[in-house]
Amino acid sequence: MTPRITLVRGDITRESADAIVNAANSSLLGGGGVDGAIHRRGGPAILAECRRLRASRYPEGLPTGRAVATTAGDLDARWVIHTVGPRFSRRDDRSELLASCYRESLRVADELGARTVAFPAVSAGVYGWPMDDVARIAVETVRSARTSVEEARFVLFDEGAHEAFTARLG
Ligand code: AR6
Repeated sequence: MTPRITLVRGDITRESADAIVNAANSSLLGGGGVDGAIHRRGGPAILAECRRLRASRYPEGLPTGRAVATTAGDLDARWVIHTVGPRFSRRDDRSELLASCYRESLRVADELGARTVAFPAVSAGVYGWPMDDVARIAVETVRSARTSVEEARFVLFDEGAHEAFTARLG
């Protein structure tokens, strides 16, 4: 099955969904942007679980393009799925790694039994990707996914991001 794609403009930490995807970094120990917002609003339980995952499964950090789930703490969700987007590079094409973030997040969501998943525009902030490229890769990847997730909701922080995703959905 392919998920129904929905778009919302807003703050992903205010969303209600089975799983909320975090645009993390490989340390899994927090940062700015969505990552900072999720840890702030979600509370310390998320970071505590991230620390345990680092120690047990990812001593060298979560590789770029991969995803892993934790509890969602005080967020209105059951899980946070942390994924590590690639940094934008003009020299090499890292689209496959960005697609992998969306694919792997859906795979983890399937393992958890999540039916609704909220995604931010992974890599479109600190990691520097042009929003149009992120929108294209995100929409194409979710559209071609085979998953039991019923709704993939893109939660876009600003009007430009919302427009870029709207244009892609056509
Ligand atoms: N809800 C929805 N979208 C948001 C929110 C929010 N609360 N806050 C920001 N955005 P970024 P990246 C948008 O920088 O590019 C962190 O420090 C933002 O406008 O959060 O993958 C991590 O720890 C942008 O469109 O993630 C990593 O070190 C998009 O979310 C690094 O940044 C992604 O921006 C990851 O960078």
